Amino acid sequence: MYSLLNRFSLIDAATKSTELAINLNTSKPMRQQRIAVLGLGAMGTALALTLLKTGEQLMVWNRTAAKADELRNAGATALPSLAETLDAADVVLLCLVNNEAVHSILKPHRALLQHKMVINLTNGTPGQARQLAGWVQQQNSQYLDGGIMAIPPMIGTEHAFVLYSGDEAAFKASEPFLMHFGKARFMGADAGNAALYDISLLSTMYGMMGGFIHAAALLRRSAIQATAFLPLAKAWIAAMTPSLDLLATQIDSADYQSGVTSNLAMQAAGYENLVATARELNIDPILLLPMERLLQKSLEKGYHAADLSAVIESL
Ligand code: FVH
Repeated sequence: MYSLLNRFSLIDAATKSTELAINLNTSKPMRQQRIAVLGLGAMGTALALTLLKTGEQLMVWNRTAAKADELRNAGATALPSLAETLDAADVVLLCLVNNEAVHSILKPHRALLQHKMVINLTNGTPGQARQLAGWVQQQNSQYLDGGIMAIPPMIGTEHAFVLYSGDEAAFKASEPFLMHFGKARFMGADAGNAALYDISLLSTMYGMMGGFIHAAALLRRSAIQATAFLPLAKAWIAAMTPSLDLLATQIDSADYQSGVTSNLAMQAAGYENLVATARELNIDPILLLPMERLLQKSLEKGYHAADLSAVIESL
């Protein structure tokens, strides 16, 4: 934190505003770093409100300016333009809808992005993160990519965690404020790592959510409420979660035959009933069909006695 504060405050002290903080290591007065949150949708607003509550000096900007009103009332500074906001900021924290939006706002202002720390919490792909990291570094700035593993109401609670990757010095320097969002986990110097883990976790989540929504569609045919099904669904998910341990071990060793209790031939036969039931009830089996195809491909490859983990060889 000291090096970051020192760097930005000494570079900018002569020209920028001078709200002062005391550096306990040197007893020298230093300007507090100025964080700008760009993007005030549901998530950006939750992040900004959290930073305000923890006493950070905060600037906010949003394409639709009215969304800054709540934060301005809560004590944030909303400058008239993005250019002025970037110029005044030490740390630029982005939380926009997608990578395209990030590029569309940063690229026209490259001259204002010299010697900043850019923290991008916008969801994206590993490749997008690496590409933006390279571009930000060309502007002599540090880049940290982030994957938020929380929904807006979870920000600032013990249940939230955020994955970061990229410039490790930038992570260490910003950890004192990043930790207010939720547990901050550094996933390595490859800027794409946070997105890789984020997307992997979201893939796991959508598998679970999709399965639940499909089940609810089946049950609705018998006028059974999703909420009534919930206790059973949760108990089943909890009971099956430990089986991921064996699946992971089999995948890492590429030995899909060890520890098998439910072989793939049996699972493929049973899976046909999932698809048949959907059709029987006139429910589109669209969420089920990819796994049915993978099971068939695995059987064609001879994995009859293997575990479900063997389908990874067909992906
Ligand atoms: N909300 C969630 O549950 C998830 C949790 C995990 C992380 N995600 C990611 O966070 C990013 C922002 O999500 P959000 O929930 O804040 O999204 P919205 O409320 O829809 O706000 C979108 C903001 O993006 C701005 N924006 C869109 N297009 C542009 C553009 N071309 N130029 C500048 N800004 C743009 C939009 O501005 P406006 O429409 O109000 O003018 C909002 O500020 C996202 O990556 C999630 O995947 C959230």
